[in-house]
Amino acid sequence: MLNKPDQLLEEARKLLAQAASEADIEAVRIRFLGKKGELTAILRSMGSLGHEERKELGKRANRVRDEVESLIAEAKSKAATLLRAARFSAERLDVTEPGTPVSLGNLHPITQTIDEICRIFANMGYSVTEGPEVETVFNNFDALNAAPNHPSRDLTDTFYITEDTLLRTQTSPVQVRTLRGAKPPIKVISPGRCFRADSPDATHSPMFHQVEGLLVDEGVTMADLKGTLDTFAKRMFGERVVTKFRPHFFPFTEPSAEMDMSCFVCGGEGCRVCKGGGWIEILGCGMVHPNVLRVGGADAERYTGFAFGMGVERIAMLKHGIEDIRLFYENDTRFIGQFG
Ligand code: 2NM
Repeated sequence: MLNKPDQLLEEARKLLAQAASEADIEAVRIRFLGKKGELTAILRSMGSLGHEERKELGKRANRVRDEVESLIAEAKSKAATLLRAARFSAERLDVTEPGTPVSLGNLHPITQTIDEICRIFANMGYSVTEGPEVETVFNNFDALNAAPNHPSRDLTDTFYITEDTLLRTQTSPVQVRTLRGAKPPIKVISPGRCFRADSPDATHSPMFHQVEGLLVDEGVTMADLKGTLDTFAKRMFGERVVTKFRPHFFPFTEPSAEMDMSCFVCGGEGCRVCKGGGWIEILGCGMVHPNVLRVGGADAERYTGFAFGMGVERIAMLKHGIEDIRLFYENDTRFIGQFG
């Protein structure tokens, strides 16, 4: 009986040496030191013993209990260390490893071209203004001096919403709004979406983009128009290009012109891009018609101005050698991704 505690100590030592986890160790603790544990049972059963025997057994049992407790604490700390080491190796993170690449998108080529055009004019002091795509017939046609029988007013050319509202066919109505809302000097450009009832083909789309510009002040002449637009062409397509102006007709400008520039690819020799002619048409322009100034609330005796408009798709197609306008609207990332 007196040797029993030391037998238990040896057994506990053996079991703890084999214990692989905290749970195993806890099982050893319960088995020996728990309320119904073997060592506890010895301490409880001592009442029936004689005085000397009880004293000796109590001494031994208490010593063994202290030893088992310290063995358990030791085993627990060893198990925790092993567990931590296992986790360190299993959860190892190599922060020097290259990351998983994230594929980035890019702005649509039309957005990029609008930004580029707007930046060039912003650098010349123009403000960028936007307006609604659903416009009044008044702002889109009447205020722009379009005759009541002008062909662009036709139901087959314009998307009407009601008798007096429509999808704007150009961004000029934004400039009408600007004229009516501010006093000269006015210096704005207006980028945006426009709509015409065209059947889609390689060069037409019922939805397209324009950037138009308007400058109104005292003493503005055709020379200002030419200098401004020539500067634009050089900044957009390269310093080597030269420009020329061909007479044209627009109801909202008088005189009106179309601007051509020497081919930025061949320099005017003739190539595929300029279709052999050496010149490329890039925009329409003119001196703002006095009727437009008047409707816009400006004193047409005191002020003159010039205006211009260009198709964004056409400019982007020229710059990037794109042969079909419909590619812009398919949202095929194999196409759009080439402009990243
Ligand atoms: C063009 C060509 C020529 C133009 C005119 C105006 C306004 F509102 F001031 F009268 N805005 N834009 C204009 C002039 C547009 O596009 C080919």
